Amino acid sequence: MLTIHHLNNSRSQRVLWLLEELGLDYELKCYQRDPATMLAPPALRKVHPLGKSPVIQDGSLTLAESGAIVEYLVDTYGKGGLAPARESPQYIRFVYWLHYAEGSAMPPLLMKLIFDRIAAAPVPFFIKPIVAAIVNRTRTAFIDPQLELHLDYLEAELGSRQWFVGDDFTAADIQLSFPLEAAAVRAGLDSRRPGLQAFLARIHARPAYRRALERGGKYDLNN
Ligand SMILES: N[C@@H](CCC(=O)N[C@@H](CS)C(=O)NCC(=O)O)C(=O)O
Repeated sequence: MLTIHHLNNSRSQRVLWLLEELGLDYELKCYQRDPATMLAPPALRKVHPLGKSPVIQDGSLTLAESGAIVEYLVDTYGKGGLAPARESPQYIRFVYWLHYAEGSAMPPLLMKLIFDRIAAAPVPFFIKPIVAAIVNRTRTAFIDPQLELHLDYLEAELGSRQWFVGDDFTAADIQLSFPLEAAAVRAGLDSRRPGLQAFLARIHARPAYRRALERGGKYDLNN
């Protein structure tokens, strides 16, 4: 039996969704973030030394990194679905989006989250102006332009199509869902990008996405 180690409000929601799309039986082990630090509980380090989620276990295999997990699950259990054929010209586009989601889209989103937290954290009054200056400078010089760049790029790449790789829904759309959902909640993905908003509405309407939400529990990226 396949096991998924799922952290609330996290990237592992994508893996739950993929498992539902694939119609696989799986055991779900849930972990809750520390409400103060938002970090995963120490119990996850017993599963994988980094103690992050998602992690899956399949027989003797323990696998972390959502992109690797998605690739493994599609290769092993996909029966040719949720990915273009390996020999098709679209396959490399599929691989590209799988890597892009974590490798390029997530870093500025994570920086935004961290700098928003720094801005909101209590600091002694005499260093407050210095902290505010550093945060504002980093936001305006780097984080905000990078987020705009990526969102414009994604909107243009999707164009008038429904899915990122080609005409068919693939696991790359699942992998891209997390940065897009995070951007919708905290990084300015709004009606200025109607294609991406429509993409989000499309994925949220999928029965497997909804089943994954029911199994995984509350999914709120506001914090
Ligand atoms: N690139 C990794 C990132 C894993 C990751 O940072 N997961 C977050 C959840 S969204 C986590 O476990 N955070 C809690 C912690 O770092 O303690 C992946 O895609 O799996």
